Amino acid sequence: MLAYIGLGSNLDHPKQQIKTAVMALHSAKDVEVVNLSSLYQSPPVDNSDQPDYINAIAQVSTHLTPLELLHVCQAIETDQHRERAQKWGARTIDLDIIIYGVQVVASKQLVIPHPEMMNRAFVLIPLAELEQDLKVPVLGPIQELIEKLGEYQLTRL
Ligand code: A4P
Ligand code: MG
Repeated sequence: MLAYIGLGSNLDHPKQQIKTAVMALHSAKDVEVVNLSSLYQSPPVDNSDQPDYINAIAQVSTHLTPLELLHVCQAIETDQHRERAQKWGARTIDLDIIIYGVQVVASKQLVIPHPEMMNRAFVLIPLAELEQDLKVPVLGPIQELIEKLGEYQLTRL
């Protein structure tokens, strides 16, 4: 199965945090990182008083179920000393499952496609960089989602 993982960091050397997490994903059992977008910089979505974020998207090939993949992501967050202080607060690393094949998941622990993806340039733009004709389950073609975004601030590094 092909899945897309969103990575984000705005604390403690964000670029290095992303690289470390990508290597950890690649070394996880039954997960192979097959492609990685450029790194992108943007202000926090709620414009709160915290540093800019660095984001990227990894395309992975996996035999894990969505829930198993979530647990891998959470273990990597824990390894990189992620502290959950407040929702949408600053963090060393955040790994979100954005898309998992054509599967739609809506459980208490996991919602796929990621429920905020269509509002976030730092998710849509790197996704389109990896797969410009991607059709997102339920939501539709990636280019149409980008057209609907409105104005955004995002720098490709
Ligand atoms: N969960 C449900 N669906 C998923 C999914 N598809 N992938 C659950 C991953 N996790 C999923 O996540 C809380 C719970 O969401 C998990 O226990 C899991 O069961 P969390 O990472 O512990 O908490 P959080 O970070 O406060 O929430 P979340 O939803 O990850 O935050 P976001 O939406 O990622 O927002 N601005 C910029 N520019 N760039 C960013 O990357 N990120 C955030 C965090 C805010 N502003 C940002 C950025
Ligand atoms: Mg998260």
